[in-house]
Amino acid sequence: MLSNTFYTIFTLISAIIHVSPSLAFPSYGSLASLSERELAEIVPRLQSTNPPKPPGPLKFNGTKLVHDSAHPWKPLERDDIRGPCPGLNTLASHGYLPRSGVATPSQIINAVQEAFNMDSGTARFVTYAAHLVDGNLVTDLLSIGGKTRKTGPDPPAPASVGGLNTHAVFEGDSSMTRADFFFGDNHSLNETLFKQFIDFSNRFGGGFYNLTVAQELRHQRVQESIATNPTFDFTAPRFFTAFAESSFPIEFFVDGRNPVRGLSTVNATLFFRDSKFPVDFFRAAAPTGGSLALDIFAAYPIAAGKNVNGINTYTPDPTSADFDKQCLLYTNFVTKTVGGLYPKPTGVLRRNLIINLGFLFDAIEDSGCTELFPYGKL
Ligand code: HEM
Ligand SMILES: *[C@@H]1O[C@H](CO)[C@@H](O)[C@H](O)[C@H]1NC(C)=O
Ligand SMILES: *[C@@H]1O[C@H](CO)[C@@H](O)[C@H](O)[C@H]1NC(C)=O
Ligand SMILES: *[C@@H]1O[C@H](CO)[C@@H](O)[C@H](O)[C@H]1NC(C)=O
Ligand SMILES: *[C@@H]1O[C@H](CO)[C@@H](O)[C@H](O)[C@H]1NC(C)=O
Ligand SMILES: CC(=O)N[C@H]1CO[C@H](CO)[C@@H](O)[C@@H]1O
Repeated sequence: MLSNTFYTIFTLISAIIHVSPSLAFPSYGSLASLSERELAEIVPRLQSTNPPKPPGPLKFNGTKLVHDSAHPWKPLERDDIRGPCPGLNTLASHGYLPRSGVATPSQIINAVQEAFNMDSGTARFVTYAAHLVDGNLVTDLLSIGGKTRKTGPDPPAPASVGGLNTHAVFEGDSSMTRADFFFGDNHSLNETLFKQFIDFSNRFGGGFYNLTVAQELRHQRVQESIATNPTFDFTAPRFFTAFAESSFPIEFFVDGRNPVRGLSTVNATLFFRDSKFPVDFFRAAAPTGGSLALDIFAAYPIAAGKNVNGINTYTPDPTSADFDKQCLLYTNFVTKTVGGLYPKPTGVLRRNLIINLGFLFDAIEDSGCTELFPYGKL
């Protein structure tokens, strides 16, 4: 009897161990950097999807009430995922994205257009860039973050399930309100940094985060990273996303009926800390996306680069893309970033890489850059 029970438990345990790669591997986990052996084991167990074409631009693209009765804020449930982006966190907490925090690229593009009026090109470029490095290209699912803080200790999982928290590909150093990777938690709101955000809004914007505040705070965060983070890396793509994200609170978190582009500290706290729209929030008055980034850069121009030998050793990296070499952002991203994560994809993974890279290029087809086909064509 005893030995029978023992045998049953033993069989159960070995069964669990045997299937553990698929049990432990979430449908939204990134397949980047897995070995050929791991891929051969995991990919056949995933539900493979043929990625659909992204949604087009909004039909009505003016301002409108988006904090409506169909999209109430709800607190997190046990397994809900939130991450480093206050925009996507807010969309999930209001049900513009699945409240779980796991979404398809098409759902993300729809949500950022519908609720924030992000323009179609920016929405598609940012989403497919994120999906290519952080999403699951077989299932067509992407997590908007790490695991929620609410569930206690993280369950064991492969190193690659980080979603948008995966460091140095999309998530990066010198965020306004998240600490650098070097300091540990790189995605939760950091209260010290958020205090600085509020303090700068008071000192330079009369209580509002406006363009002047964005310029001063971006400069301050870069200087802090140079002086305190020995591994500070400010090369592309982070070089671009840092300036773009500094513009987002002005472009997207200010009510579309308000001609003065400044975000009050009370409303900033709702978005950044609570993932919540203010009462009666209207989206931006016209499609937009990062158009203020160059104005933020121009106040304190800095070359893309990194600390090469400890703190205060910031050195320009001429191989990085910057505002003068924008096609290099696309080229380096495709060849170095994606190419490094997926050196030899086969089967459905290769097919979906080709499809998603095509969607990424479509988002910048008017830019004059040359499309690359590192994995061939279908
Ligand atoms: C379109 C898809 C989007 C993706 C994939 C995305 C992803 C991200 C990621 C990964 C970060 C963290 C970068 C870092 O600081 O290390 C971030 C930051 C940020 N995102 Fe998004 N985002 C998207 C759209 C939006 C939208 C629509 C908004 C505004 C409504 C927004 C607002 C922000 C802001 C303000 C930050 C900076 C946070 C900080 O520096 O503390 N994002 N986003
Ligand atoms: C917004 O919609 C109008 C009317 O359909 C259109 O003419 C305009 O090009 C759209 N703007 C953008 C930036 O898509
Ligand atoms: C918040 O950020 C500061 C400055 O980057 C860092 O020193 C501190 O350790 C961070 N706090 C937490 C709780 O992560
Ligand atoms: C930001 O607000 C401050 C305080 O009102 C003001 O002096 C500054 O000109 C504003 N910046 C911009 C770009 O409007
Ligand atoms: C906060 O947001 C709401 C809704 O968009 C807006 O009506 C209100 O004016 C904002 N508050 C301030 C102080 O700007
Ligand atoms: C790998 C990575 O970039 N992300 C880190 C962000 O912070 C979490 C929580 O501290 C770490 O577990 C991740 O490794």
